[in-house]
Amino acid sequence: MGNICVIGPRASGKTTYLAALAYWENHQIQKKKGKSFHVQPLNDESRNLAEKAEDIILQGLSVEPTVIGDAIQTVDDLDYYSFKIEAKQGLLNLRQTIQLNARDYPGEVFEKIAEPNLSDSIHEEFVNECLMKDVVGCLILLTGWEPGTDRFYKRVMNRFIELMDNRDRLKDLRLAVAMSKCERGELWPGRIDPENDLFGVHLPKTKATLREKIPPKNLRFYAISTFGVLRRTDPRPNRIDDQGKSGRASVIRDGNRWRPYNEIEPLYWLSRG
Ligand SMILES: Nc1nc2c(ncn2[C@@H]2O[C@H](COP(=O)(O)OP(=O)(O)O)[C@@H](O)[C@H]2O)c(=O)[nH]1
Ligand SMILES: [Mg+2]
Repeated sequence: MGNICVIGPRASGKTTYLAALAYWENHQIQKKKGKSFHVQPLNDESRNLAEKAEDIILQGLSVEPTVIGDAIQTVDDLDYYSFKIEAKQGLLNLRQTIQLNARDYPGEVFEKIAEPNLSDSIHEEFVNECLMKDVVGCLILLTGWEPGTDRFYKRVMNRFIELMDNRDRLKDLRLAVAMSKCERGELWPGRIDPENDLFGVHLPKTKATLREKIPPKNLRFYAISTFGVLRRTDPRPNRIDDQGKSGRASVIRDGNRWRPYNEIEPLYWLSRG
């Protein structure tokens, strides 16, 4: 049982990630040596997301970003997803179940963490909700590594850590910090040791800030790709860039070979430690 919040800047892949989770049972289940996962959507919102997932991920009808405005005034207007995740492990088929409740926050609120006055009510609500005692951890999806990004992420993380401290969560909130879309060619080899080869290389200031202030047992670095690569022996990204849209839009290249990378491991760690 755990509430987890999924946060990250705009277009870091949060909604796609949750959609893939909701859709899990419909595509080939990720099988690792001796370990398999099952995911069951538990509420209407997660079931709806599973239905939309096919359009979102396979047909490339990218979801619209969530924007704070008329339809979204408070955090309660945001989608709230609930899943049951079961892991079977080892020869004895030991089963462990976690329940995950996740809110899909708009990227805007993450980006505004670093702004000094959280005057906007939804931002304050977001921070309050995210740092409530019954939240066991946060999955933080980061995606950029172009110049300047490290400094920006570092600022946001610094401020987030201050807010954790103010709410007495510095010692008991787990943070899974992930580089999303890690099938990108330059990043893929770094997935094996993301802390050193992704964060240490591309986001060193962000990594250092987190390492300095978060207790080691509550901090892990991950590489995640909702799209994945074509095959184990064919590391080309299972992705095409969507020319119609500006910026970072992409869609799956071959739906039959769709195998997300490392989607569930961080959630599992966040809820179990
Ligand atoms: N290359 C790549 N693109 C992805 C991945 N996951 C999502 N995207 C794309 O990133 C863009 C933003 O995704 P979205 O889920 O809307 O991001 P959000 O704003 O954080 O919710 C979309 O074009 C997605 O298709 C991934 O694993 N790899
Ligand atoms: Mg979104």
